[in-house]
Amino acid sequence: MQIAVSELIVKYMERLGVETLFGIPGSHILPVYDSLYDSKIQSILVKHEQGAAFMAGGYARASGRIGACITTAGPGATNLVTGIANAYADKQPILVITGETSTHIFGKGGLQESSGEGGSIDQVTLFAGITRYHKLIERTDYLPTVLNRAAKHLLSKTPGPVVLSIPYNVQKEMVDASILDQISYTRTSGECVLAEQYIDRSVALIRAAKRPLIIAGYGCIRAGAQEPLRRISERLNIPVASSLKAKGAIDERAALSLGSLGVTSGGYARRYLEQEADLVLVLGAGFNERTSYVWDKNLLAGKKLIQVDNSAQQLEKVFRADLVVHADLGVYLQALDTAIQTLAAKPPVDIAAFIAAAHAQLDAAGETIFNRQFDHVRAFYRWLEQRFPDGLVMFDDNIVFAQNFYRVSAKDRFYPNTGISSLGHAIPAAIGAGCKVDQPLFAMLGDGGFQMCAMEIMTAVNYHIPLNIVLFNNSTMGLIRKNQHHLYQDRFIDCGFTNPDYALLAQSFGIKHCQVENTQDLAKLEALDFRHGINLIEIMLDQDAYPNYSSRR
Ligand SMILES: Cc1ncc(C[n+]2csc(CCOP(=O)(O)OP(=O)(O)O)c2C)c(N)n1
Ligand SMILES: [Mg+2]
Repeated sequence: MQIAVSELIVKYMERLGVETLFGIPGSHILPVYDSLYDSKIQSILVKHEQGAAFMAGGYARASGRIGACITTAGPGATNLVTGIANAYADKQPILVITGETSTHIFGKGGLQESSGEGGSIDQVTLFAGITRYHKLIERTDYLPTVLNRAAKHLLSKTPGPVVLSIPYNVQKEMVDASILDQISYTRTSGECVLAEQYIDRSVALIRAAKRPLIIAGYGCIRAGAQEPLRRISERLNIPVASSLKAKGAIDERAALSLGSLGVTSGGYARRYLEQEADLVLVLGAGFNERTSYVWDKNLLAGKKLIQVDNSAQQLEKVFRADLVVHADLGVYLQALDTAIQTLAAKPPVDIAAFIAAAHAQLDAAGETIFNRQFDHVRAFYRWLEQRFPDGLVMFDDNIVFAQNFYRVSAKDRFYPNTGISSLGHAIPAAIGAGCKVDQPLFAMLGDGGFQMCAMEIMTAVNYHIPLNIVLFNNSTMGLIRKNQHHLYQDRFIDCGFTNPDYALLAQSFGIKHCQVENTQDLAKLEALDFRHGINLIEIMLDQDAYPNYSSRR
């Protein structure tokens, strides 16, 4: 049977399991939109293509499925760049379909042409550095190969964004529908058999250690290895610290959790690492700038180190290890869990007492990260912990508050903005997730970031996607102001601004608003419907309330 390429693309997405497609139409992509008319894929009309890409990423993170977005040629495609770059850095499987001018006018100066011919902008080059795979589909004879390759990248264990740009005339060409049957839609398992010697050597190092410490990275979550991680920690009394991105790899309210490690954390995990640990198991953690305290050489000095990662690029990228294991964290942790059954547990460690003592010392030295100006923020996160014991989903652009004040439970899902740390991410990413999850959903962000993406709230309103937005109002680009205070002698430039009246803004959007100025105001939150409503929670902060950490620039 012959079908149009536009229909083939829609059916291809259906077979890939795409259920939701975020985007904005334009005339160069209308044939695909027309084919969507008859599809069960729900298309969501967003406010800006960057939002569409962030939504696809948020959807992919929260659902484990492929996120997808669709735009027209030229500006539709260029507006995607930050969202695609974020998905690339975060290894999110997102499929992007863009339109393009017809091939027979390539190079003639067509409206919104982005073929790269005749001085037009070049989509292919533009996306080359931020996609796993990109193809400007100028012909139909190689469609099976192109679509197969795209599917492979999207369904792999280390996925990333795929962009398929389809010229207008190609979208209308007829092809044989059997192309769809020539494509493999199965996930590549990536499972590998782990040589026993790596487990034996791990066990030997653990046996010899007095105080091992696990640093869990996102690799543990990506592999779904939270359970064996918990069992190993509990069986052997091994405390667990996580990277920021892996908050919740182990329940942060559990007795052996040290919280997260990193420049913006409370510093307890670092203390334990430096003062107590003699063996460190780095499990699926990249040790980036912040987690490694700007690659501090003293961090792991004199300690034995086991590093396990499914990406060869991560192994010994920053520190040398005594044992390097290139493996999926699920495979490794399952095998290790089995192998340690007869191993003696380490003496119990009282992590709560360790943290309390460390906090008291830091407090006495004036080195805690937050002063009393943040008490209502701290109280808000504690309120969240108690109010949602069955778990919540949090997309977080602020990061510093949650890292210090919120203990991610085993039922929560925490998605910090770790891709390329772009402002304007949390709201659209949470909206994307909201198309799939039904736990209470939160987007946390500052007022500067809010103003980059606020109109997407209307996307949530239009499609009845419940969402709780937590806006930290300090009338400034706080991080910038902090740095200009610490490093540039208070020479404040381009950080302050006047905010709109957020109560009125919420009213005009038809959503609820609640302002929190102090701890007592938290009681007002009970009036909100967190599960079904769209709420703007505005938390007031002084512009000169700075977290006490240094990013050194
Ligand atoms: C797209 C983008 N532009 C600029 C930056 C640099 N930047 C990092 S934090 C920040 C200030 C954020 O202000 P706000 O969202 O109000 O959060 P606050 O620090 O005040 O809590 C800026 C401009 C960025 N991360 N992303
Ligand atoms: Mg701000």
